[in-house]
Amino acid sequence: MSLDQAVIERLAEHLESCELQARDTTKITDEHPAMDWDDAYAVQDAIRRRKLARGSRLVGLKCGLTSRAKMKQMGVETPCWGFLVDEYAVADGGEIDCKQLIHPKIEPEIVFVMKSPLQGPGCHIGAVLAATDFVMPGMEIIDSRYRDFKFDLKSVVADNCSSSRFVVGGRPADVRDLDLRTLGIVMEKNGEPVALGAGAAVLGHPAASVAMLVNMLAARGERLEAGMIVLTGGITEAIAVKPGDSVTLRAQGLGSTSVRFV
Ligand code: OOG
Ligand code: MG
Repeated sequence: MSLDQAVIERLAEHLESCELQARDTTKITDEHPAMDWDDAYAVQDAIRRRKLARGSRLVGLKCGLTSRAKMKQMGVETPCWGFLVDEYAVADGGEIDCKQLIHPKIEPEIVFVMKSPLQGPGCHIGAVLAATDFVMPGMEIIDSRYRDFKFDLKSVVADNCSSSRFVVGGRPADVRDLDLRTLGIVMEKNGEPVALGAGAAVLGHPAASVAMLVNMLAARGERLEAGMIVLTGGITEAIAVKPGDSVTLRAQGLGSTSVRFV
């Protein structure tokens, strides 16, 4: 850690205010170039504490930058993770008010719902599949608080990895009935396919993303709890959206889920 607790709390307040007021900011490493990984996750933790103290409920975790497409789009090479609270959840087929967001983008993801807790280190795909209740298709709406989505990895970790909204839907399926690597997805914006992919885009297998998350949590003495949802990371690059857009994700054998931007 290179930053003291007062600075961590101030950065958390700053980034969360940008989120709540839908305004952007420059990346925080400009002002704090010595910031390290522990500092970055400490800012994210402080944002999480602020939300929980106001009554938000932690519903899951999300992995980010787990596909080549996302790494290339954002110019970073290392995956990261963030938290999901209840107010980020949008009903399947529901509306998202763009006035509450800065510059939203949407990305297709495979979502796990856990039936038992998972503890690292040494978590692997087999352990993840054994602990999974079901998987579903989902879309994450990311909204970096940084101007023009220009950030480095430490800044984005502090900003809860751009988390802002998510929608899950379609048909829940047992992982035993699926090959998650070859599971195909098509995301359509206003009826046009805008993103195509398959599960293997995410670290070779979406369950590898959950295993990586569990091993990263273990390094902090934490585990993944039963009942949590995990967004495993954008399969394709994220697509910009604006009021009037309607986006549907179709996942092979798992139905579809959609959301509208107003
Ligand atoms: C960071 C969040 C990445 C994903 O699925 O890769 C993410 C960003 O691209 O702003 O959620
Ligand atoms: Mg994502």
